[in-house]
Amino acid sequence: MHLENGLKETKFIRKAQIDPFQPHDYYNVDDLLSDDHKMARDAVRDWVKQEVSPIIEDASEKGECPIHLFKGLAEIGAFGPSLPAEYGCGGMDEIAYGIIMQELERGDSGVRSMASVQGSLVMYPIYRFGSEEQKKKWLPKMASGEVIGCFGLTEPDHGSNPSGMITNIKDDGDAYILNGAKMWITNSPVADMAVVWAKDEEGVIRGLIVERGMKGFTTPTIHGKWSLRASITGELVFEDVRVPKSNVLPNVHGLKGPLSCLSKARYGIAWGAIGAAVDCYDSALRYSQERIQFGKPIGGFQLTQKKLAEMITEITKAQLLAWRLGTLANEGKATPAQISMAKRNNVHMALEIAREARQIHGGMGITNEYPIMRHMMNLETVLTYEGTHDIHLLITGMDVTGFNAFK
Ligand code: TGC
Ligand code: FAD
Repeated sequence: MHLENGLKETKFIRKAQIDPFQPHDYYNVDDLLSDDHKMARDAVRDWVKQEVSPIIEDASEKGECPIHLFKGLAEIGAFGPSLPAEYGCGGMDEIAYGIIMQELERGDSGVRSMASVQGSLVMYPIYRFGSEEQKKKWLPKMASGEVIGCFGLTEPDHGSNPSGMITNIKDDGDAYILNGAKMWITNSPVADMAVVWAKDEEGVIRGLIVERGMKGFTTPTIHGKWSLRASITGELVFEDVRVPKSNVLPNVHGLKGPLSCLSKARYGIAWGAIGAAVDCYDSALRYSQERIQFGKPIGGFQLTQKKLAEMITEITKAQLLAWRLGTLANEGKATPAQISMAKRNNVHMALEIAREARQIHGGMGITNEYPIMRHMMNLETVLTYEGTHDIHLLITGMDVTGFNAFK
């Protein structure tokens, strides 16, 4: 075999042919998947390869959200994959949902976010806490991508501590009057509706469906992000918005409502982050086999091997964590604290791998010829949203010690 630069295959090069879309699966985790899981994975993988990979670097560089992807995401079943088929959703299990998020995030965390928000943060609360009428009205249209939603919990002064929210509703006959503002809301500027969490006059947190076009409701875009640049983020501003009482989610009161949605989305992120890590690892491994310095591929140096060996070890551990979490979720036994551990570990793992992969690519690692910097910048957001790295540590701390560091 001859390499591009004319070097003959040597003892340094054992395997130089790597299919860029064949992720490394060191412990054959694929063997644990059913045929349905593999079908879902392959469909999403093919779609990412055809629709996301060719455009994502450019979209990120320009800071433009490829909103045309919403339709394709719907077609591959990325919106509510584990919600029931009777509402037009996927009807698959939690592992299928995880694998779909993983394949999407191999493409881009922002594209995975488009699906996470729609499926886990908007459709899920409607399914779990909505009336039958609300489910029938919204879920099929959201599964098909006809309606795009967003999720408003975070406020300018209440991020990690949503219980302090000041957005509020006041009773006004057949409607509530909504006032307040939400900050950092994925998809808000392009969304047709929002699931918004607000306090009623007794201070109890309620969930409401706020529709674009309601008087006093605006969704300004947040500019200047260096992370998740292909995902659109905005605010939700409510000035005396009259929300019909029929738009209130009837079956939930209190913070556990939005936190349950977060559990669902954090679970998906625990899987998704593995995708970003694998994409960085694959690129670094390939580069280490092709890049020659001091007369041999850099993959032949022990320090590069240490990086790659540790990367694949951490990816493998994260895959097994996600797999076990998925089996618990399928049995209805995954606890919020277990989900926190997996979200925290796997996102941090992915970010560390992106940083190591960047080093292996040398100067080329900072360019848009490789996906590394884009993943790395994206993962800075993923480390923070859906509960920061430190908040998840404190959730684990509380779970194991019984002491609550938040109170
Ligand atoms: P605390 O008293 O602990 O809990 C209140 C009630 O909620 C229950 N609960 C949960 N239920 C389900 N899932 C969870 N993960 C839950 N965590 C707690 C809890 O049992 C209790 O129930 P009950 O029946 O006793 O009322 O609440 P706290 O105010 O002390 O807060 C605890 C803390 C800090 C862990 C929580 O506030 C938290 O997780 N903060 C982080 C906030 C966060 O993650 N925000 C994310 C915003 S959304 C987002 O980032 C979307 S990005 C989307 C994308 O683009 O992909
Ligand atoms: P803060 O809560 O102010 O935290 C700042 C720092 O203080 C962090 O390091 C944190 O860990 C630390 N800290 C806070 N409290 C403690 C404590 N008790 N002990 C130790 N350290 C602590 N929100 C939504 O509702 N919907 C969305 O769709 C959404 N999308 C987002 C998209 C993007 C691109 C981003 C960046 C954010 C998004 N968020 C969304 C908001 C996100 O969930 C919050 O940014 C996150 O929860 C952290 O809140 P904060 O930014 O206000 O940080």
